[in-house]
Amino acid sequence: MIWDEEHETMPREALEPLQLRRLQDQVARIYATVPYYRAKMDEVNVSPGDIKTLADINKLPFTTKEDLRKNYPFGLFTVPLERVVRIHASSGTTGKPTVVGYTKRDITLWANLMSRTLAAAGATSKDVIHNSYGYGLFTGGMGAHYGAENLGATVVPASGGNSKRQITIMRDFQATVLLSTPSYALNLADTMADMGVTPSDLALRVGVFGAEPWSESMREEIEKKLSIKAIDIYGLSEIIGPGVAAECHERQSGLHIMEDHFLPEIVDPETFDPLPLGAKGELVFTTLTKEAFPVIRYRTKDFSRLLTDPCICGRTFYRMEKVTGRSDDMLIIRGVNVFPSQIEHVLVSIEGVEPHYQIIVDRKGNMDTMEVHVEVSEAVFSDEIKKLEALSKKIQYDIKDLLGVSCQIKLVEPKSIQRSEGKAQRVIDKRKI
Ligand code: DLL
Repeated sequence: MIWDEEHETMPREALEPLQLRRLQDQVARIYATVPYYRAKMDEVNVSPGDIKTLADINKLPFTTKEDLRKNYPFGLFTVPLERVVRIHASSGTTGKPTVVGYTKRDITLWANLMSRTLAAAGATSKDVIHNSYGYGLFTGGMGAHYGAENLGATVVPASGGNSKRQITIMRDFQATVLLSTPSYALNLADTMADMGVTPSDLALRVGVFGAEPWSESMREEIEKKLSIKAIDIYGLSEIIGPGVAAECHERQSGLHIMEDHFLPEIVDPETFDPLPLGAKGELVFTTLTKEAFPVIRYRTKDFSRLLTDPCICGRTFYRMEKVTGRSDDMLIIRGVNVFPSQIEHVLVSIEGVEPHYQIIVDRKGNMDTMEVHVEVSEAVFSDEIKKLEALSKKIQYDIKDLLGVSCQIKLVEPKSIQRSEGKAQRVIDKRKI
């Protein structure tokens, strides 16, 4: 089902003028209400009247996390706090959290975008939706919750943690849709196995996963272990939360961007010049309709490309390719760029290896070192030493073959790598400590 047929299937000849009108209004409003944005625009000599076409967007300055931090907590809001009905924040690993706000209308918009997302995943009002995204300052829990209720489904607000109880509830309430991070979905699958609960004891048919990068091989693993269809959804707090882009269940390839509300661009991650349609680079979004916390050209640091071919589902919105990593996730090991998702891809395709891993990066003298801790299955772990050595060598060889960088492999016991209840911590970079 398409939730908002009128917009989601809009011919592009109608969509683009709508985007331009909304962009012009939004830029004028931001210029008039946020001194910080006005100063940034004045600095590069651009005023709202200069935005005459969609391409003129590249006259506008970018916004980064740093801008949000400088204006902590509410300096970039365009409305007085009395019109803000909700605050969310992302903790970030360094410095102050980034804070975002929503008016009543923003919350309604967000709920509708999440209903679109869930409908694209194949969910309907008949579903029982088990929501394991964390509730709180993180946008995942409440964002998905409002969307699922708005869809008319029955929502179970489980939040993260206490996996055994979650499995029991999913079984007893016969949940049909699971919402969680992909790493938590695997955690739940393992807990199920420990409890002797099989997918046929549950009624799950689809999972809606996002908030962290996950490879195609991880998708296969989750689909197999939980016997469901796994759908990828994307979003970030600075833009609205989840509900920015979503795969359709018909294709499961590329995430339709809610282009009537968010204008995407792909820019060169070093020069920040706009790249041609189809090229891979850093994703940048401008919100077109947000009230309390609109952003202009927000640099996400996520890598993707825009896919413009028509989709079988009937949606006309461009799709973004699955995000495989962020520029600040990228590890530089002895000069070679390495994304954790590439390592995940190698691991998940090897028999007997579990998709639980952690990458430990360090520096000995002037040399970067990388050690990958990999969990193996119970059966493999009790194998003779020779077999374990052969497995280590294979992983080492495959990583070297794909990435051109050598590393140490440490095979570890089942369940020894800390499980995530939200976003997984895949990398420990001791060079930064
Ligand atoms: O993670 C919002 C969200 C909640 C999305 C639930 C999907 C589901 P933040 O905590 O602000 O917001 O983190 C945003 O997470 O810039 C990406 O790097 C990453 N991310 C989000 N979705 C995906 C995805 C939420 N599907 C940051 N694939 C983003 C890869 C993702 N990375």
